[in-house]
Amino acid sequence: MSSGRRFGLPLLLCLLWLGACELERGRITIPVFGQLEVRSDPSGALIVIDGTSTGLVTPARVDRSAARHRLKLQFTSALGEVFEWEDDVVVPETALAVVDAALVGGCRSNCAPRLQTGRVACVITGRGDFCSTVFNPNRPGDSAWPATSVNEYVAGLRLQVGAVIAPDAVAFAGDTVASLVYADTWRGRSPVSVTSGAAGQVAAFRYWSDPGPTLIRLPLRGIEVGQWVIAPSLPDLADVLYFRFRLRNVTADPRFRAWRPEVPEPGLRYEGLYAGMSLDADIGDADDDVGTTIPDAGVAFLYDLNFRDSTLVSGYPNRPPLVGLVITEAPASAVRRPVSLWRIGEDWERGPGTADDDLDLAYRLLTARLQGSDPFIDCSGPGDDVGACSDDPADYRISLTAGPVTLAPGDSAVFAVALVFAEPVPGTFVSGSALPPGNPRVRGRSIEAVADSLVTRAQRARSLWPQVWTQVGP
Ligand SMILES: [Ca+2]
Ligand SMILES: [Ca+2]
Repeated sequence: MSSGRRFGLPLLLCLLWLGACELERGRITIPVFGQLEVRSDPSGALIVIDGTSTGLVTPARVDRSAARHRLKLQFTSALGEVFEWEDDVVVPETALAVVDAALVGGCRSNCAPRLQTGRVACVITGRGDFCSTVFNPNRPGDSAWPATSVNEYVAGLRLQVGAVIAPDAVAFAGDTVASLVYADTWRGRSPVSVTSGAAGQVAAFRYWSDPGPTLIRLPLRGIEVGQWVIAPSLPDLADVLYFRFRLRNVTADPRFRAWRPEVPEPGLRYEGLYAGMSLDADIGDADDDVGTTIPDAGVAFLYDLNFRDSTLVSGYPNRPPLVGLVITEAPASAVRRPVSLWRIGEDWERGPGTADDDLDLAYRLLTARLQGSDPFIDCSGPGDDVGACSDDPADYRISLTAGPVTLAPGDSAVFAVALVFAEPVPGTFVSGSALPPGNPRVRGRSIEAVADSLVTRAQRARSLWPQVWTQVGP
C-alpha cells in the first residue's frame, strides 16, 4: 500500500550492509602510528597524553596514533612547587614529532615556606614577592611582626630594577626596563630551597627574568636573578630580614639565545642600572600612613601618621611600628642611594599593554631622577631625589635603590637590602596626635627621635651584613 512498506526491507538490508561494511572496514584498517619525542626544561616531567599517564618522564619517545593528541607535562619540585605545560600536538605519519617545552608554574601559595628566626615572620614564594599579603591568601601569620602577633604590615615587597639598553643594540636601543621581573617559565630557574643552620634560615631561588604571563608585563629580559632571603639568628637582628639579589646578564648565554633569538649578537648591555626593593607597608589601615627618609642613615620608612590604628591588636594600636628599608650592599660603582616615596594613585604599574611613558616614569622613580611633571614631587630645593615628601596621610610605598651599574653580557652585580621593624621610641610621640614627617633635608625633625631605634637597628643590620652573609651564604 504505501511506498514505505514496499521499500522497507531493501532499506533495512542496505543499512545492515552499510553497517557491516563499516565494521569490515574498521577491522581491516591498520592504525598508523607515529613517534613523539618529548623533552622539557626541566627534564623529569611526567608525560600525560589524552588524560592518561604514560608512566614515562622526559626526555622520552612515545608511540601514538598519527593524530592530534593532548599532551600534558607535570613536574613537582622537592618543596612541592608544581610546574606544568599543556598543549595539542599532532603526531605525523612519517616524521618524528619533537616537543621541547619550558614548564610554567612554581610556588603560588600552597607550598610557600615561612621564615622565622627572630621576630619577623615572612612567607617566601617563587614569584619574587616577599612577606606579601596581597599576592598570597591572607592567612594569619604568613607575614607578621612580632611573629607571635597577627599584625601584618607588608602588603608588597619586591626587587625592582631599572636600566637602559645600550644604544648599539639597534632595535632595542634606549628601551627602559623595570619592575616585577619574575617570570613563571622554568628557563634558567631553580625552585625555592630553604636551609636552616646556627646562623639562621635562608631561602634561595633563581630565575631568568622575562615578561611573564601574570601580573604586570614589563620588558625586562635577559637578567638572571638569584635571590636569597635570610632570617638571621643574631639577637641584634631579631627585627631584621635580609634580601640579597645577584643580577647577571645572560643575554649571551646559548640557552637564552635559543629562547630569544631576536636579541641581537653579542647580547644586550644594560647601562644606568639601578636595583633595590620597593615596599608597600600598610600600618594597619593603609590610608592614614606617611613615609619619609633619614638621608644620613640611608633609611626609608613608613609609619602611621598619628600613631593610633585600631585595626592592630596585641598592644600595638597605640604604638604602631615603623617599617623601613636600608641598603646593606651595592656594587662599588653604585654611588647613589636614591629614595622614592609615592602614593597608591601614583603607581606606574598599569598592567598588560603598559605604555612607554609608564616605563619612563618607572625608570625615573627607581633612579630618583624625577621631573617637575611627575606626580609625586613635593620636596623643595635643588637636586630633588625624593618624591612625595608630603605630610598628607595616604597609602604610601617606598623604593630604595642603588646605582648606576653597567651590566655587559656575563657581568653580575649584587645588591642587598634589609627590612627593619621597630616600635616608635617611647616618649617621643603621643598616640592620637599627628606627627608629620616634614622635609627630609631639614635636620632635627621630630620624627627622627621617634625613629631612633629603627635607625639604630638599620645601621646594625648594615654593619653586620658581611658577617651574616659569610655565615649563611653558599
Ligand atoms: Ca602602604
Ligand atoms: Ca595606618
